[in-house]
Amino acid sequence: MEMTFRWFGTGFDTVTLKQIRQIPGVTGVITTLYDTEPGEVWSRDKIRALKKEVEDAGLHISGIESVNIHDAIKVGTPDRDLYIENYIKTLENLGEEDIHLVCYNFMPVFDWTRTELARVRPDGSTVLAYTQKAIDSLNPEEMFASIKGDANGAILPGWEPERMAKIKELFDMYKDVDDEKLFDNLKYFLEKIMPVCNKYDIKMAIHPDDPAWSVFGLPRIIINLENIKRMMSMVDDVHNGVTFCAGSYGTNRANDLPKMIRELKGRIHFAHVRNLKFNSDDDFEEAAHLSSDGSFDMYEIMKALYDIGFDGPIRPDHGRMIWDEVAMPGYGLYDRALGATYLNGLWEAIVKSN
Ligand SMILES: [Mn+2]
Repeated sequence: MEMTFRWFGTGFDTVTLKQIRQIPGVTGVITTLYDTEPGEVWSRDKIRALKKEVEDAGLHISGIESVNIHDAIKVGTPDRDLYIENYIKTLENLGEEDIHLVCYNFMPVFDWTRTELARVRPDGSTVLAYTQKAIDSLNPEEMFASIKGDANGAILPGWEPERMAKIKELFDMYKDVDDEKLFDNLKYFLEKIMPVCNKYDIKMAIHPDDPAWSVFGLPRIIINLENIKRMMSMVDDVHNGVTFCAGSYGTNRANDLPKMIRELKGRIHFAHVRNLKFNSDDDFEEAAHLSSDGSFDMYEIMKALYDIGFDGPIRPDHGRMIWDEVAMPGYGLYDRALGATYLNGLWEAIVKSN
């Protein structure tokens, strides 16, 4: 495996490449062109400039998170072919620049959903949290207003203001899309992009829905082992794989994370490893990466990745806000750096004891 760190790019991220370079054992970044819209073609010039900036800092691009999917593709409207063509051009340009991993998601309307961005934990740190009670009592507009108010001025991925301005329209677009239709539209998209993925050896790594169940009545399909297997078998190509995000699959306590990892051997192209602390089945908060701070056994998760011979990038995921840092919620430097170091320590111990 390679230890990596998510970086949103100069001008968007409070964390610098220089800081990332100084986290022991981190050699790559997972990045994106944060100022492109879903559906837009990523130009080779922009990709090359991003690559140069990262390489000049002594790091390299280990993968892209994310190249977002236009709603026309997820909804399956007649103009989807145009947006798929654009997506293919972006993949070609990434492939030409020697980038071989793309994370994406197929979640309608929202990316990840949390009900609080700064819940205070007993140690005084603040974390993202989710409680079903809050979702049940809010409508999506209120939800967006509360997210925006707590974001430390940052634009959160998937919660861009332009997008949220059209939230009613978006809900309307998805009104006839159920799980089956969403699976069909995902299959259509994957079939169209697999030739370019094969040509350039680009591994597509779908990110799970977070939380791993329906919110506000929207369909959610990438939520459990059964559905991932269905997704992989409907377009059976090694380039059609997954981002194993422990914190997202782990929101549903019925998901046995180490078992899922073992069953997905060969098709996990990217891993997000983080911990959650459950207060009840539908109330959880994000915790430090350390097993004892949350509800997951992080050793067992890393051990399962080791056992399947995982050799892709891993990144620590959302961190707590600690030591008075002001950053995008979940994406500060300090706690994620601690997470990377801890995960590297677990990995070293696993390697040496095998
Ligand atoms: Mn994730």
